[in-house]
Amino acid sequence: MKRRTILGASFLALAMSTVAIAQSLPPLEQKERYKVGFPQMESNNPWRIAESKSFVDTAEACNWDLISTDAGGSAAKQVADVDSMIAQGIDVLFLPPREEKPLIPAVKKAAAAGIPTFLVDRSVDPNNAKAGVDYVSFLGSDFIDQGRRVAEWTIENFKGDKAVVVQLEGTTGSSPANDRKKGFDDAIAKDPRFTIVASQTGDFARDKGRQVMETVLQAHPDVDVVYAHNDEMAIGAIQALELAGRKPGEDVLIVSIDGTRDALQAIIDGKMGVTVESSPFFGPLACETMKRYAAGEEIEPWVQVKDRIFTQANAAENIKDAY
Ligand code: GYE
Repeated sequence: MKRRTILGASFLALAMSTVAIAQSLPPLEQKERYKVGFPQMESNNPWRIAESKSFVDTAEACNWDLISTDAGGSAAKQVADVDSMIAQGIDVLFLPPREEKPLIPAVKKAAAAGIPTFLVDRSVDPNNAKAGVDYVSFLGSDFIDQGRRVAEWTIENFKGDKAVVVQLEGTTGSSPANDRKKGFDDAIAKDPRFTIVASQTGDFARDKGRQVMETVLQAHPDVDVVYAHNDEMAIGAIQALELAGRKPGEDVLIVSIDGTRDALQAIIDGKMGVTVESSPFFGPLACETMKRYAAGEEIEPWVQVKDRIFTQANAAENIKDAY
């Protein structure tokens, strides 16, 4: 009986110490140069390329020895890339998790290895990993708000009395796809003119967006509004619509998110109505946040990026800075 109690007590102590370890974030030493890991998820669109370039450009200014990889659109490869960065002894990890769930083990592994991790541009499932516990902070946009702003602009600017809406979703299981859908769906539901007849993934890619739009057009040739979760899919949808004899900007309204050069050009050309900004320029913010953390500051769980909105009113003046 006594033995059992002692065993029980020591088991409890062990369990408690495990919790304590898991809950204290690894510190970051203040030093001249840092070995920094940036495991990019894919490089198949201008947004990703602009983000990677932002990290490369920052490396020089922030004294980073930057190790970056490209997972080629595979969450499993991205997990393996994090593993290899841990093995190479990085001081800090900036991780853009391709999907919300598969990258959680990588986040926890980095924490267990004593490497402070910042999620950049996408987040992970908050039920399974938490800011301030498993990773330091999420640096990124409010995706629900982006979707809501697209819906509100659409409600204000669509002139007809009923609208057939097609939604092109981002990568399944990614935080921006989940949240941009929620933000848009909830807000558009407030205006009875709008009916979402199809909502399918185009994986945030131009060609996939074009293919999905072509297929959806067979069943819904009468589409009035296309909401794409990013500009690349919006451009793909414009191509499919034009091929089908439709006139984007005249007989079908295209609305989207990001603010790429091609999207701003499409707005200038009158083919696209709006794109809510989602900035890819995370390098400087990563540098600044990391330095604050190393200086012992408590970092907010979400370092929120503020996004602009691009329409006919300001696309021309902003295209020179676009990517
Ligand atoms: O909108 C999209 C990219 O995670 C915020 O991912 C990012 C999104 C961005 O592929 O174009």
